Parts: sequence; structure tokens; C-alpha cells
Amino acid sequence: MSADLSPIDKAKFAAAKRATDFVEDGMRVGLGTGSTAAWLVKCLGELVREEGLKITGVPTSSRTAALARDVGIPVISLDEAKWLDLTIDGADEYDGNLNLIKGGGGALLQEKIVATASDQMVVIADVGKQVDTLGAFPLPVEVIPFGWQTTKVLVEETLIGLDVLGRTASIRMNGDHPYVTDEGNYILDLHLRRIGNPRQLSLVLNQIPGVVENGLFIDICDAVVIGYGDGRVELR
Ligand code: ABF
Repeated sequence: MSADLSPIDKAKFAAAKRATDFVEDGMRVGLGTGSTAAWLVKCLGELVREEGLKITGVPTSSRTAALARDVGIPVISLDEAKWLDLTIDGADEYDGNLNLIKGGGGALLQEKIVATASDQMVVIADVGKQVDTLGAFPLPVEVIPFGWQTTKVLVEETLIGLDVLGRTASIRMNGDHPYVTDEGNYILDLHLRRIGNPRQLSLVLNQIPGVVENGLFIDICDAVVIGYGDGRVELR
């Protein structure tokens, strides 16, 4: 499957394939969103079709739900599953404490709910996502469309006095219109460059009226499967 891939896709594929080792018969598995998670869903689909692996998938986006059904993974909602054995998902950044920035793919809300409702969360990522300090990747914050411009100002004002380097937010666009999430919300991308205290920032952001959730995943991830361009993987 990986012969003609670019080094970055080889790394993503290798991480995704290795992560299938965490999946056992009978598990309810949260299925992440993004290009790395798409490899995982394809690998799991192959195991379901060709080796009779019996799992139930809970997708974290409409995109992942469609892909999972396509490759033959039985899909149920989180409310049907209630609690999951394992979630495997990608990330935009991970640090040495396994804290994450997620949401570059626009699915952070479902991703966070599903990951939190899982006994174990495993991140799959190419080594380029590894950072000493979170924040070079713009932090996604999901906001209610009502009054979003006011929410944006409130968010920017809240950043004053916090341990970050940049303090501007931009609305994520899809052509001429704001990008709309699966829940009908918008996303503000915060250009912070460096997040000195991710736990504090996450708590403070979620206090702002209009903010639904932010893309900082603190103490949620249990392990990272890191993929390299030559197909090697490392577990952290
Ligand atoms: C999802 O997909 C996100 O939370 C993250 O934003 C993104 C990572 O994308 P990719 O795997 O395509 O780099 O997991």
C-alpha cells in the first residue's frame, strides 16, 4: 500500500498501520479525522474485510463516517456506543507531555468529545508534528456563529496578559464564507506562536461566551505513534 507514497505520506501511513496493533476484537473505536486518520480507517477496513476483525467505529466527522462505511467498518454514534475502548486520531502538534493542538481539519469538537469518552487515546502523526512548545500551529477555537465578531474581540482581549507570543485571531474561511463545522459553528484560528501555559489557556478560552471548545487537548492523549519518512515508527 505504501510503495509510491511521498515521505510524508509514508510516515503517516506507517504510524496509522502501527496503531492498528492497539485494536482488538470487540472494541468500540473512535475514528479520527484528517489525512493520517484516513490511513488508519483504510487499514482497519482492510483488517475487517480480509481478516474478520470485529470492531465498531465511532467517527469524529461526517468525512470519516463516509470513509469508514466505504471501507466496511460498522459505524455507530457516540450515544449508541456510550463509552469507547480506544480512540485513534491525528494531531497538528504534540509536545513532550503528550499535550496536543488539534482542529486544523475543522473537527476538534467531535474529536475532543470522542477522545474524552475513551479509555485510551492514541495519536498518530508524522515526526514533523513534534514540538518543544505548542503554538506555532494556529490554535483552532470553535465558536457559535451568533455574534462571532464580538467573540473574536473578546478572545483577543483575553489573550492579553496570558503567556503567549501572538495575540491575533482570524476567522477560518471556505472561499467567500466562514468555514462551517459539522455542528454548524465557525472556527477562529489563534496566531499565538508560543503557548507557555496550555492548561491555563484552555480553561480561560472555554470561559468566554460564544466559545464552544478549543483545540488544546490536555491530559487526553496516552500515547503517540510517530511515523518517519523512511517508514520507521516510534512509540512515545
Ligand atoms: C485531525 O486532523 C485534526 O485534529 C488535526 O487537525 C488534523 C491532522 O491532520 P493530518 O493527519 O491530515 O495532518 O486529526
